[in-house]
Amino acid sequence: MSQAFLEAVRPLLGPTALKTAPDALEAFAVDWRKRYVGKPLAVLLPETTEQVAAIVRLANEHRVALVPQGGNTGLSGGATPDASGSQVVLSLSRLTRIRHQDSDNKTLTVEAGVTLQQVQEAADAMGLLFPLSLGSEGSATIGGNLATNAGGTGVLRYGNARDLCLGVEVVTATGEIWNGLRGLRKDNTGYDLRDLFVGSEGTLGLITAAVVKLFPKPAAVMTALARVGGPADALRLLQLAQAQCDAALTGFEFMSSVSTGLVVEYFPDVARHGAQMIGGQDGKPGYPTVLLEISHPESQEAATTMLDRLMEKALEEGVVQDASVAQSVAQAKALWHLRETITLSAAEDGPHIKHDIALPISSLVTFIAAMDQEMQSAYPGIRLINFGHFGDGNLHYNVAPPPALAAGKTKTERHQIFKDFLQTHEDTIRKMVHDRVVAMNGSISAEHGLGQLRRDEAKRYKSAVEQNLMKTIKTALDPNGILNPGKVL
Ligand code: FAD
Ligand code: 2HG
Ligand code: ZN
Repeated sequence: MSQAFLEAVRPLLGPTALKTAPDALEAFAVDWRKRYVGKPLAVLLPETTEQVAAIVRLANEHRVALVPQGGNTGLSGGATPDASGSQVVLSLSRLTRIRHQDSDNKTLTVEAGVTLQQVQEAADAMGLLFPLSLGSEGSATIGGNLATNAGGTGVLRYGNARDLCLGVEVVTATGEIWNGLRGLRKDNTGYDLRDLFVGSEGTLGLITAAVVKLFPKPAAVMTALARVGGPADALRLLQLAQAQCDAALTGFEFMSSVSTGLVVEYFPDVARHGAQMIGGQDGKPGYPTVLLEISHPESQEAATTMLDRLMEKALEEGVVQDASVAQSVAQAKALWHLRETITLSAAEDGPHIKHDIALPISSLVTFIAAMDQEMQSAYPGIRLINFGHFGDGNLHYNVAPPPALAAGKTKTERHQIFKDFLQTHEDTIRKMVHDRVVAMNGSISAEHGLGQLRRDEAKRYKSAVEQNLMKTIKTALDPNGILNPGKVL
């Protein structure tokens, strides 16, 4: 059946768009963290929506499972095929046209494979801003961003990918094309199909294009790195910043000393830029910090005054212990680069247990205190790589094995030791964290999605009613179970 499918799709695609050679499949078979290793039958790289639709129709006919993939930067294993050798990766990365620009409507219509950075650049060329921002933006695609409902660092002011999308074009799981490319900010004409596909992680339909929402560019953007005593101070700073800056507060990221310590260890040149605030160099203690951003619609002067006032007050009230304000765009970029390098540093360190939790902002401090205590007493020496989008109530409360386990070992040995540690303890640790999160009315995934990483855990926490509703939707839209089986549900 599978070979017959490949023979049927071959004439639809150009000569380089159907890959079956093992070395050509490698990059599509493994996720960014190298946690999941799949074995695809083939990789298909269509260039048009019509080609995508024809592939899906044939997949239904031959009952072949398709695994949608964009930039393959996902952190939940959603874009990785299983190891059966029967699933086909359908990459949307060659759908790269920018179809329409509408300055007055402040929208861009882009195809799924356009990278997030290219969307940002296209908006910039129109004199506008596309505010979705992720560390992976050079490779992640807008299709993948919408399929995962990505968050990132601008959610506080501009919302997540869902909030930035006005319309989508979708190839349904049975191979029809739905043109929902509406650039409307208001549209109450029945069920919101767009929002059904956004965040569905490739299990309900293939997003082939989207209309995204643009914003006026702020006149000035200012960034500061502030040293705080801990999460409680971070919360006070957030309240102060929101009270004084309101919508001008466009970023508020918390970084524990352990998380920036990883950057100090593995990318010292990157860490150099925030050295005075984050500490942790030359055997000195590290400090928790907050990276915050102000975007002012009026002028550089107004932005500077706003940030200076905020920092003065925060210092005066003892909310921050020290702060440094970036004096140039280059300095601001360097501070953001420090923040974005935590994930890369963690990957260097070895396999960690990643959490992507959301809590009511009012519960963050209590959660962290209780969780830290529980974790340290259960696993003395464990590292809590806690950082993230504090202003959204979204923490990456990641857990890393005690470094003492791998003292004096090579990188390869360390990675193996950490892998073994995860094999034994990961399920218990995940349960400890997620049980507490759910007990505090939080979510086990704020922005990365369920994919295959959190699929089974979601079953534990979601009510039967919610799970049945989700299954009913899946069966209605994908009766043959063609799209991304084994993910989400
Ligand atoms: P992929 O990884 O290829 O796919 C992700 C999921 O979407 C899969 O389930 C796949 O099947 C599905 N999919 C992909 N394209 C389509 C499509 N066109 N139609 C239907 N389904 C599709 N995420 C955040 O939310 N916030 C962050 O701050 C953030 N920072 C990151 C930093 C780093 C260094 C890295 C490596 C990742 C980060 N991520 C972050 C995770 C990741 O970049 C996002 O989830 C991103 O949206 C994935 O886009 P992608 O194109 O790489 O999708
Ligand atoms: C971020 O906020 C990303 O940098 C990745 O969402 C988080 O590494 C992580 O766990
Ligand atoms: Zn994040």
